Amino acid sequence: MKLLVFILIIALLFRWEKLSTARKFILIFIIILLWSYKNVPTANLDIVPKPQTMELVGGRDCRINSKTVIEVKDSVNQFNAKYLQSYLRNEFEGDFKIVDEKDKNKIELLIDENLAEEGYIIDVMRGCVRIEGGTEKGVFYGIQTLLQMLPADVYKKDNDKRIRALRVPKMTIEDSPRFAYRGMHLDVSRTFFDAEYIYKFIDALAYYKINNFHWHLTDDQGWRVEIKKYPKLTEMGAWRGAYEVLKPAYASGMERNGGYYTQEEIKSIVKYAADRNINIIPEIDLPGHSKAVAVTYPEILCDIDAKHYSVQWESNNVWCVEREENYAMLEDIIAEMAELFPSKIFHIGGDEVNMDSWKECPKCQALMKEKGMTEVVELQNYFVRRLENILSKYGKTMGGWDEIIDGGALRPETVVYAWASPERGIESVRQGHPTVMQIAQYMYFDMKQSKDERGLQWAGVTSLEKAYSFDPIGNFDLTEEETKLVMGPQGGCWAECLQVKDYVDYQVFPKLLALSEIGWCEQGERDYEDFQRRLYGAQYARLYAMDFKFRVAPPEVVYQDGLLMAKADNDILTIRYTEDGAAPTIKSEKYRKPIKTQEPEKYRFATFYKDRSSIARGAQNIELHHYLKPSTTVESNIPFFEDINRLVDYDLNTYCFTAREVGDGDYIKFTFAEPVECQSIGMCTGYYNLAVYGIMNGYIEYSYDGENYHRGERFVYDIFDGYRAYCHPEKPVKSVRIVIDGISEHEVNGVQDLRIE
Ligand code: TNX
Repeated sequence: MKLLVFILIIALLFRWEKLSTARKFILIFIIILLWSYKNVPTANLDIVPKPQTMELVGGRDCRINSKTVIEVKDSVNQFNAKYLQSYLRNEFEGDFKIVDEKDKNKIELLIDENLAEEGYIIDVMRGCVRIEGGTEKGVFYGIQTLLQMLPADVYKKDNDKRIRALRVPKMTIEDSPRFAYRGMHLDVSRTFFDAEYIYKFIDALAYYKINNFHWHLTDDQGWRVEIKKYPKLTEMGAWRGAYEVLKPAYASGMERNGGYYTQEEIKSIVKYAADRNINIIPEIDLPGHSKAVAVTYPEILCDIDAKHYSVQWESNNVWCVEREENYAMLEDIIAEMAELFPSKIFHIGGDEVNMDSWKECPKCQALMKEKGMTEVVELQNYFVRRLENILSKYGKTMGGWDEIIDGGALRPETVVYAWASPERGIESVRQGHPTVMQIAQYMYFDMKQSKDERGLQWAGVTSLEKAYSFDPIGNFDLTEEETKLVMGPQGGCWAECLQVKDYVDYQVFPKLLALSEIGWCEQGERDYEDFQRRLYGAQYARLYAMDFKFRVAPPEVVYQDGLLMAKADNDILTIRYTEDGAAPTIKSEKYRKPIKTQEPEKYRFATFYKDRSSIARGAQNIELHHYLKPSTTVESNIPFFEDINRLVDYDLNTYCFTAREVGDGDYIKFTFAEPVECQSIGMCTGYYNLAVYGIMNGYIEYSYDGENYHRGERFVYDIFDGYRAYCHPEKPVKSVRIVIDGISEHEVNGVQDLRIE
């Protein structure tokens, strides 16, 4: 169109003199008409989740413009109308009055009881868009689909670029979800996210038609819900720090930090979510994962001396099963929370309990005897069933992680959240429980997305494609009854490795969109390539406008035959690179063709979406560092779980964990057989390649003669390497010492091999 107008103007310039005045006017009018036509954007149809059917009818487009009104009948759809109005006002010049009488230019919101509860139909006709839903929920989802047709800026907070009109092709969309339960889980204990972020997160869930938010409110690293009867839970249990009862963990640092939601805040959030068709399922994680309670009310623990660690190296974080007062306290807590959360499901955790303390607790052992139990896991079942009973008193159905099916039967209606494997989900379904499929290997968004990115990897490296491939039902030969028990998928984001909300954004987006399609679309209708096309064609722009710091896929980089080659995930991304090992910025050189070099280790590449960068990476098929491996001996006053000689095999994959907390006065000393000539010596602590369980306070020092030491750096936190310290000797080095001079986070710490270059 632009070209047409341009040619017309040029042609006219040549013939202008010869035209009559009347013709001049007509032509100018035509040009203006064409120009303004061109300036009206067209609706985006790359919708996520992809609607079940979308049929274009043809003919003249419908226009939404500043004169369009929103028509609703009676008191129905009042919230929906206001919600739609606020977004339209954000994007268009216009008022979008809400009316109840007929108008020609309108968006009409209606209920058609013949449609599925969350189903809707959008009819785009000449002057009007009609959204009909089975209930107001369906209408709300119709509105979400319509919003996705608008320019991406509709989602931008206080958008300042308003359009006059939008052309929407005539069409009919018929849509409804595959699963009634479509959930997203967020851990706010390991890292606290304030209410403002929770609102923003809920908005995104609504945009992508996810209808359950599983709020993981308590864990070892913080109790986040105000309980009036037990104020210490949040006064003390919501704050970590060197001088708090709850100690630093997962790089939370020395300073007091944390937070919680007041009951008033929770009420507002729950209401906000409910308006957007989102049910909030609260979780208090019991009987394990309870360090935050244990440090504030230590009497809840078994009265024993021994330390028993959880898989996350948290000692003594399990409630005593026998102690009757514990159930009274839990009932008090549940009673307050049942008021705050209208959700039918109330989640009590139940995962990863180290039952060793029960084995040693005389009272728990007496209880086992009294009840005729032979296995300690039956105590867990006893605890869980007590909670089922309490919850049912408050009208709630219990939800719990898949361990709750171990050790004995439960009420059939109890909802199991399967996480460990698809098979665990199927086991639960076969036991007759409604089951939510949050299978870690696909649905844990805290996993790494490729080898050199941040994140956990105990459930594997989980790419977007892998997540998208998840089918909650799978090929398990389920009966019809069993199939019905699969409630739907849930994405999960644990937050121990995500210290700030930007990292949550990175892990969750765009995977949340994959979750959205898994929950909404029929399995046979899903196609990864088409999903990716819609992501790049439309959805990234939307996530950008929503201001989520989503993941930009890093480039694939290989070094072959003397050439460095980089490939982006999609053509709309640009690749930039540096030649000095630094992370590329938006100003770095653009990558256009393979780079000939004999020093590939020095190059770093990153992809860019607008001003957003991926992580920087070097060639993935070569070693980027050539660490020296001198013959070395090591000694320390600290006891280690593993053989300390692992620290001098110079294999970064074999490292050691301290068998106790480290503190002032602890040291590790490395002595080289021959003095080593090098430019730098570094020590990274914590898990290799995962910035947690590191040593917080201390420094590295080095000696040329094995007796006199020079100070190197203190440990500083790095998001890839964890707490690390380097030194830069000027002569060959005889020995290196790690000197610890203050408290550390966690009860154990990882120590890695020296990195000598
Ligand atoms: C396992 S899954 C846990 C969480 C961790 C998560 C990390 C589950 C029910 N428990 O406590 O945060 O792994 O991926």
